[in-house]
Amino acid sequence: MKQPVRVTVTGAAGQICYSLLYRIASGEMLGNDQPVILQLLEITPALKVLEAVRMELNDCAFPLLHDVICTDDAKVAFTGADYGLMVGAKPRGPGMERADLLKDNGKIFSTLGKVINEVASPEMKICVVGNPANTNAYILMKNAPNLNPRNISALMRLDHNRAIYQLAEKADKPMNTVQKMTIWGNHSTTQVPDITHTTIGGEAAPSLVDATWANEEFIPKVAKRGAEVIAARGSSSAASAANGVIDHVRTWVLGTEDGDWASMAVCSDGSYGIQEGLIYSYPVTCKDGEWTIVQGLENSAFITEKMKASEKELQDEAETCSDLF
Ligand code: NAX
Repeated sequence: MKQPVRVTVTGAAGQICYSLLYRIASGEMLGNDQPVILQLLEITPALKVLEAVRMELNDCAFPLLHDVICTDDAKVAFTGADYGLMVGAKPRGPGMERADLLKDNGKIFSTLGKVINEVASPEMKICVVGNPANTNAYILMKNAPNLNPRNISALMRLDHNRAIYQLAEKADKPMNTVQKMTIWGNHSTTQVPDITHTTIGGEAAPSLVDATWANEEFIPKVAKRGAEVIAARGSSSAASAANGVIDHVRTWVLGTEDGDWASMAVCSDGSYGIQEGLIYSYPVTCKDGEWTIVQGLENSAFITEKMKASEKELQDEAETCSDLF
């Protein structure tokens, strides 16, 4: 049996985590031979609900779950952590501007970044989920200089999976035949879902669907899917977001399949002309716990313009929060 790994999850009493934690504990994220210790962080008023989450985890009798630590102390939560799933953040309230959300949630990530810098291993792998995810990851990175920046990422896998569904539905093909989907940019409405290099059953996707659909319907449908779910459900995507986190970490740790890639927001190395250091979504392949940005893709002027607009949004978000790092 492998040694247990420590998975820290913030916002553990919230909606996303109610779908996420049980799947981590059952082995879906790190493999069914990998025992886990869950280190769950919440704000003090949510500790009672978190205790119920712990009771239910225990009542599942998961063989791989070695311990559950519940705390409102970030130092306790991040000590010895191998993985950090940063879900905890405030949702946007009525009348709240995006800039206000940036500032409020940015503060959470600057504080946690400092704690992580102090107590966590530099090799801890981080996936930021709380919105605005890319900029929160950027703020965390700037406040945690001891961490390897390659280990800080933000969730784009939900957008990636949403895009696979929309394309498979349009082409009337099974979802598991879709490979090489790409989401460029920010986890926001400026994201760029791109099927230029995607294949369906080995055939080029652009030859199977109409270009007008791809540019005028598919892109906004995927980019605004979160709002569509909120309108129907009254709160933001939870089960599908949790599923995205499971897929994101599993791919990162256990690798991409041959002939496929995934979308991850990672620290840009300047690839595709994007400003170095921004947390920007790229197509990546993963092997042995390392991601590599797919190189050499030819992008149309249409896609390139959208990629630059999403980069500009990230630059502006970083500027808005510049007092936090
Ligand atoms: P909930 O409001 O249900 O849960 C958030 C939890 O975080 C709460 O229990 C709260 O007490 C806790 N929390 C707040 N501040 C904290 C802190 N400083 N330390 C620890 N815990 C803290 O929201 P939920 O539906 O779970 O969504 C969480 C975040 O994910 C939100 O920011 C949401 O916008 C974001 N999302 C991100 C997605 C993505 O693809 N990146 C998609 C889904 C979702 O919109």
